[in-house]
Formats: sequence, C-alpha cells, structure tokens
Amino acid sequence: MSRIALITGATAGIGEACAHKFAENGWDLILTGRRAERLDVLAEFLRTRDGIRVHTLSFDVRDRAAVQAAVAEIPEAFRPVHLLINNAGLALGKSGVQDGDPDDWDTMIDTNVKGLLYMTKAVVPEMIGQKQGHVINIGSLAGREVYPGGNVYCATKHAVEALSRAMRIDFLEAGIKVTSISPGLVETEFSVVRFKGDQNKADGVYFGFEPLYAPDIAESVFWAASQPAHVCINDIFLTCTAQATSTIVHKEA
Ligand code: NDP
Ligand code: 8X3
Repeated sequence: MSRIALITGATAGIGEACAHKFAENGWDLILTGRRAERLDVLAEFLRTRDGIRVHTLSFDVRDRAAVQAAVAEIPEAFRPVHLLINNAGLALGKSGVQDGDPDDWDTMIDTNVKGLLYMTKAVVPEMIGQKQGHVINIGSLAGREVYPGGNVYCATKHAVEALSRAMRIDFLEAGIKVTSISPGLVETEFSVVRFKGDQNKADGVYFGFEPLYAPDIAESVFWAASQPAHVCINDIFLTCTAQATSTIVHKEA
C-alpha cells in the first residue's frame, strides 16, 4: 500500500529536500507552498524520476479558510494522509524588540504558530479516524534558546516545541505519533527571507564554517518516519559540527 506524506513549505529548503528524500523512497506526496510554479516543477521532476504520485496545493498557511479548503479538496487517491510534515515557516528581521516591525511579528506568529495549528487541525481528524498517523513539526534550536535579535522568531519556535509536546498528549489515545525536529543553522533561503532579499547579509550568516544543509534535515525527518509502528521518536536536535549554541559557532578566520 502506498504511503502518503503532506509536506508544507515544499517550494524550498528543508521541505523541498524532504520531498526528494521521501520520493526516492517511494512515498506518494502532497506538496504545498505559495509558489505554485515551483511546486509544479518539483512535482513533475519527482513523478518522472521516482515514478511516484504527487498532488500539489498552493495556498498560504496563514489563511485558515484556504487551509481548510485545500485539505478538503485532497483527492480520494491521496487519502488517508499518513504523515504531516509541518515545515512552512520563516524569520523576518533581527532587531531588538524595541526596534522590531510589528508586521514582521504578525507574519512570523501567523505562519510559524497559527499556520502549523491550522494545518494540524485540518489533517489530523482523518488520522484519528484511521487510528494511525504521524505529525512531524520542524522546530529549531531557536525553540530551546534565545539569541540577540531572535526574540519573536524564537518565541514562535518555543511555541512549536510546546505544541509538539502538547499534541503528543492530545493524540496519544488515537495512536498518532508526534515528532519534533530542531535544527541549528541550515543554509537554505531562510536567511535571504529573514534579511528581505539581502543576499550578502544572508551569506554572512554561513561564512567561515560548514552549516547543515537541507538534505541533512530530510535524513532525520525520514528516519523518524521510518520507525516501526510502536516506536515514536519524540525529539531530534541537530546542529552542524561547528555549532555548539545559538551564539557559539566556531568560524575559521
Ligand atoms: P526556506 O525559506 O528555504 O523555506 C521556507 C518554506 O516555507 C518555503 O517553501 C515557503 O514557501 C514556505 N512558507 C513560508 N511562509 C509560508 C506561508 N505563509 N504559507 C505557505 N508556505 C510558506 O527556509 P527553510 O527550509 O530553512 O525553513 C523551513 C523550516 O525550517 C521553517 O519552519 C524554519 O523556521 C525551520 N528552520 C530553519 C532553520 C535554518 O537555519 N534554515 C533552522 C531551524 C529550523 P512559499 O514561499 O512558496 O510559500
Ligand atoms: C533557524 C536557525 O539560528 O537562525 O531556526 O534561529 S537560527
């Protein structure tokens, strides 16, 4: 029987790498994100390379009605969803709270926290009906520590951490697994988004050391999803070898 994973934020970075990893291993996929064209290109590539089935859904996770409508229109052939990977997320800005932009705060909270909740609420009831399923939430080292200018982004990832633990309790009776995967610095489009298109500033974040790459995270996500039915991986916390904490990174001169 085919296994079906729904990945949010599959148009770039960690979500896209997860799509590749699961497709290579024969999973059928529902790929979501706002950039429909990227989803279409990726879907066609994976269908051709891996011979899997791919359904794409383009919507904004901040839009509750759009989330509900998108999940409701998943075709029968792509149900039930076995695995939800709540990956879509972002940071915007790196100022202190006193200088922060409240619009950026709204976007981070609405995407990273409320979007994750909307997706979970839309997908999990069917898993509960099936008495099986798995939710993997992409948290962050920023969900365990705070760092200068991280304030609201860190708060959203602390919330993701709390929600993962809470969901594990809420879904326990139905046998739904919940896994939290918390990476440190990963070189993706994340910093370009955070610094609003300033590529030089983004490159500076990863300069002088070898960061994690998106496929490194996809390995952990896939491993967590590949355990036997009676094993739930609660937590994976990974950094690159050069990173000890949010603020302590060994950089070559
Ligand atoms: P990228 O910027 O490369 O990818 C982010 C993805 O999220 C894109 O596919 C984007 O798709 C999607 N997304 C963002 N906002 C929305 C929205 N409103 N609605 C739907 N989709 C959205 O970053 P990463 O791959 O690095 O980030 C993925 C996750 O990993 C995030 O939750 C991030 O917080 C977390 N993370 C990242 C780390 C890093 O250092 N890179 C470290 C730890 C955690 P689109 O724009 O097409 O909608
Ligand atoms: C992303 C990693 O250190 O930029 O969650 O917050 S960090």
